[in-house]
Amino acid sequence: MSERIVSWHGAPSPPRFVPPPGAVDAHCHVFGPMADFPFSSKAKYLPEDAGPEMLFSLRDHLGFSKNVIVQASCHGTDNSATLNAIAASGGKARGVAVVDPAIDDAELEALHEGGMRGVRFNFLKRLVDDAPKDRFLEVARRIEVLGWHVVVYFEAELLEELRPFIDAIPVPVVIDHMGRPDVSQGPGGSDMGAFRRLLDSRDDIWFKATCPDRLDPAGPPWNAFARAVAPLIADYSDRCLWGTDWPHPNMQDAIPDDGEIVDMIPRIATTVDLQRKMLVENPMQLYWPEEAQ
Ligand code: 0GY
Repeated sequence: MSERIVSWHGAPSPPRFVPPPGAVDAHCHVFGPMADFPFSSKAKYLPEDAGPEMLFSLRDHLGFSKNVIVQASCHGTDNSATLNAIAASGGKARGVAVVDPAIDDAELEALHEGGMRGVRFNFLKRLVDDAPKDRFLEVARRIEVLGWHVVVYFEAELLEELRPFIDAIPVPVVIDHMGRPDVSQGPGGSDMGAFRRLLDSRDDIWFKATCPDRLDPAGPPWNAFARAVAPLIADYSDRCLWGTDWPHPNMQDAIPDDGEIVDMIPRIATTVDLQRKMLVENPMQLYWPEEAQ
């Protein structure tokens, strides 16, 4: 792996949708800069630098107030690049870490000090070499005292196999990209049905209504995504989050325009009340609970 890739739009359009004051982009990443924060030797992709200044200028361009920066797999379990971005944000970013399960309590405390509020467990085989469920559960038990949650990333085919693991997590759970349902099945399809059963199994499972570009192969304006996801947000309005997914890891062959991604918001959160919950109230509860209303 030698060629560095660009997976983000060079000049995203200004969105038509205006986010409410205090809106949080609750799923984005930073890459590097590599000179300061080298990528992991186990990284499955090697991106160009997409550092904090770029992220914060996109945040302002799109009309958002805050970011939740999720440690990207290309940085492995060294969270320095994400911590650097959080520190540079002046209080406008918090994060989700990826940790070695052998991490000790002092290191977890240091991550908390640095603005982390959760850990991510990634089950995508194309992104990580192993995902040890038993060791992940040990981590989940140890972060309870910090008031953190767990973010889980998996594809729809894996959901049933993962149910006992998710059931055993003792802290709130956030599911990335709704567990990647096949949105072409529609809102009543088997993937959405299985995902709703998961949400119904506990009242502390949240989800990110993210990534029309990843989930709807028909491309913009991603009508199948809008049709499948809007009912989920209406029915679980207290548990949905939203994010750009910038810099869109691995999307170099179909780079989305972030302005168009933002314009998906009013199509899936169809009232001002739903938009305020998804963009402000819900993410504030998980990431800035001390400021949440
Ligand atoms: C995402 C999705 C992907 C990548 C990562 O950490 C990552 O590298 O999350 C993906 O390739 O599906 O949420 O950014």
